Parts: sequence; structure tokens; C-alpha cells
Amino acid sequence: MTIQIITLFPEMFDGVLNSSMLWKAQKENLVEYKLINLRDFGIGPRKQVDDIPYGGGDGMVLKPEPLFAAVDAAKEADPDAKVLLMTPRGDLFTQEMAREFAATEAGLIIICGRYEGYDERITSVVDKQISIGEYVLTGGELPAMIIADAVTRLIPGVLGGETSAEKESHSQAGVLEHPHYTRPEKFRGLSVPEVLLSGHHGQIEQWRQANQK
Ligand code: 4HQ
Repeated sequence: MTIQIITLFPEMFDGVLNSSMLWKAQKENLVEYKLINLRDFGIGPRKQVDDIPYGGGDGMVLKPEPLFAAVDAAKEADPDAKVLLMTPRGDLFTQEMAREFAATEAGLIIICGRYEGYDERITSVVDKQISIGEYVLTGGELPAMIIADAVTRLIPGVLGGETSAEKESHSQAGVLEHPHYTRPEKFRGLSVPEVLLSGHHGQIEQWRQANQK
């Protein structure tokens, strides 16, 4: 899968995309992340990307020309990619959505807004508006990282061991988790539940199901 991210702050992604599983997934050619700097599509010698809002009010709005040009460039590289817009007005991002993207999309283009938002006309080239939750952030970069993370780990081959399909059959909707313990068996007076030490796989599975949230 190719995930293209349109942002004014590509450096924000360095730590997240180049660590741990997301880094490994790229190294193994299971995913490719491409950062597109919206500033490169800015207008004039100052590379202007924002402007004052029609109708007045505080803050700046991302201009349509740079946004459309950046989406055009991303679409040229990957014509079938699905275009996602990060916005608190969008549909709530869920594990179900992450699974659908990982299973059915070969490419995603994620638009990260900044300032008060973007010119609404960008929605004419957007396939899906997505929110990661009901709170207001300073930009769409953190939401884009969350989507990249949640989708990448579901790409076949990224996680070791169980496949995502197998996992799903074990836990409803694939989001339930049971408590985990590792060595030592006793730590600061706190013990590991006896059943987990028992070696009874049936009872362990039963305990995990009874204790999952
Ligand atoms: N944003 N879920 C981008 C968000 C947000 C969210 C605020 C998106 C600022 C410009 N995005 N604008 N919550 O708070 O996706």
C-alpha cells in the first residue's frame, strides 16, 4: 500500500513513520509513505497557502489552489488512491474503517488541514472525511499518523504471528484486549493470576475472554 500525506509540516512524521513497526513495514516493502509538502504548491514567490476567510472572522483558511494541485500530484502518482480529509466534522475513525482500508485500498491520500481549516471546495475531490474523535487539534497531522499506524499494522505480513483475520475471530470487532503479564511472577507484592501459569490453554482462553475490554 502507498500512503501519501499532504501536509505543511512533513517533519512531524519523521519519528512516527521511521520507528518500530511502521519503519519495518516500509523496509519490507509492505507499505510506502510519501510526504507531500503543501508549501511546494503555494502561490507566488512567498508560496502562499492560506488566506483570510470570506465573511470575516479569526484565523486563516487554506486556499483551494495549493490543495487541489497537491491532490492532483498525488493522484497522478496513484490514480486509484482514496482521498481522505482529516476534520472533526468527519465520520469517526474506527477499527472497521482501518480494516476496510487495509483490505481493499492499494493507495491512500491523506490531507492534513491547519489553521482554522481549508476552503470547503476541497471536499469535491475528497472521498471520505474522517475524524479521530471529538476534540479540536491544531492540525490533521496527528490524525493522519493515527490512520497510517492503525492501517499499516493490518496489512498482511506487517505483524508477526496471527493474521489480522485470525485475530478478529478471537476478539469481537478486533478491538477487545485482555490483560497481559510477563516475568517476574511476583513484583512489588503483585502476583500474576494463577490461571496464566497453569498451562491449561482452555482455561487461559476462558479467563482472557472473561477479562477483555
Ligand atoms: N482537526 N479529527 C484539521 C481536528 C481533527 C480531528 C482540527 C483537523 C484542525 C484544520 N481532525 N483542522 N479531531 O481536530 O481529525
